[in-house]
Amino acid sequence: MADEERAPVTLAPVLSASWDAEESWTLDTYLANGGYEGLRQALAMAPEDVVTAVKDSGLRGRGGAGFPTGLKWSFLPKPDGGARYLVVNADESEPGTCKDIPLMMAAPHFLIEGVIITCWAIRAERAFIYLRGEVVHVYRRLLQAIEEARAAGFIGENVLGSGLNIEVVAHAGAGAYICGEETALLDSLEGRRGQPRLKPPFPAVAGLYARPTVVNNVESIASVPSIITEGADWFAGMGTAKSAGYGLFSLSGHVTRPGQYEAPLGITLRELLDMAGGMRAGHELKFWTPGGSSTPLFTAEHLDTPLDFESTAAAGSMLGTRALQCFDETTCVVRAVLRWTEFYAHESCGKCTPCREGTYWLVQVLRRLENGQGTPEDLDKLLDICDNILGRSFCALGDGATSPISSSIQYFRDEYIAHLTGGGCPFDPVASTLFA
Ligand code: L3W
Ligand code: SF4
Repeated sequence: MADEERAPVTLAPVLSASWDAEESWTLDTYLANGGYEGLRQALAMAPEDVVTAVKDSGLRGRGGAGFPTGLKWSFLPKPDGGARYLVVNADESEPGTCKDIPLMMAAPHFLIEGVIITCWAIRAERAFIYLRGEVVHVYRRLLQAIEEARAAGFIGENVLGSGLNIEVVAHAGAGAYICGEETALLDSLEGRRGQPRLKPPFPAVAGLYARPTVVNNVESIASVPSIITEGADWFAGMGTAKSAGYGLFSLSGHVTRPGQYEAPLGITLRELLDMAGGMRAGHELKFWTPGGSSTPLFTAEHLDTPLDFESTAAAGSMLGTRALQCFDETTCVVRAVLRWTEFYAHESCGKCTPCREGTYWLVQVLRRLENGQGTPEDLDKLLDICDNILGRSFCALGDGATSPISSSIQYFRDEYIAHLTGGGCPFDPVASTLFA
């Protein structure tokens, strides 16, 4: 895309606007900044008009897949008098992804307000926020925010006289990456071992307790209040034509000022690094993940790739969760990939053979390469195992596990070969701060 066609890269922060305020997480701070105005406006609208506004805004799921949010809501069947649910996927676990947890810690009412508006839009009376068990501090913060919202009359019976009855439940899981997969999450929420279900039926038709359910990521739902107050056109006017709006980009790794940067979709890593003070002094970018470790690696040649759904796909990767893990030239790519693969092997739920067995063998081969015990056939073996996992696994975890391996061999084959010819890792492990 030519520069003159690109939207400005700077943006008055929305989701992160009050993060630095004193006690930013309280209802008082949120109300002082115009909080719950979106709810008042939404309750004055017909539910289907709220769905239309979100559709028109172009908001796409912020959890990784980018599915249009309003469209997903419109898949729910007509109300039949039975239960229907909103489930918020707050099980943030993708390596490098750190946006939903800071958002819930710093501004939980953005999420709670979004939850209530969404329940109105989809005519649900019960919402669950499913978060990972390890983040006890986030769980406590959410419980506190839910109680504040209840005391203010935003949760409970007949919310603000609208006739909406709503209950919001925060639920802490047991800490398994697979429970970020929406159907495994639903199984876990129902009290079962979290393993993916066969789709279709999609949750919109048969989700929690086999009832119509919308499952959305935290950031997607937290984006809804501002779409109502500012308008669909306002949101659609940011980002790119097909990847509208803004998002939280998490920069980590060898970056001078790592953290969350809110920016329109379509921004580039080069522009984000400018905001973050660049790579650490004296070092250069070697490789990075655009959307967490499940997305194929990018290198310095992708610094100007617009970070939107279409451009990242056209360049061979995925926008994913905008988890930009940046590694400099001191990092051994084989070692980094081994570490990610160990994660996938550990988190594989074991339901399907390609992922359960394949991730185990990927770790074995990568370990021996890194330790200087590899054989010349190992590169082909790695690619062959990836080939047997990709597209043959039951859920996206298996596919994601292959991404760092195949992309790193694509860009850094010489470094793999150096592990073979040099009898192990050519990098001094002490020099790499990655695992320090
Ligand atoms: C009704 C249809 N609903 C699709 C819904 C579906 C889901 C959404 C997207 O993976 C990605 C994955 C990770 N009728 C529908 C329909 N839907 N067709 O749309 O579905 P899908 O299958 O494209 O994606 P997914 O299974 O949700 C998510 C990638 O994100 N990822 C991982 C992120 C991890 C976290 C975390 O740690 N919590 O977010 C990072 O890139 O690899 O590709 O709701 O039901 N016809
Ligand atoms: Fe489980 Fe992996 Fe198969 Fe997904 S791909 S169902 S995580 S074994």
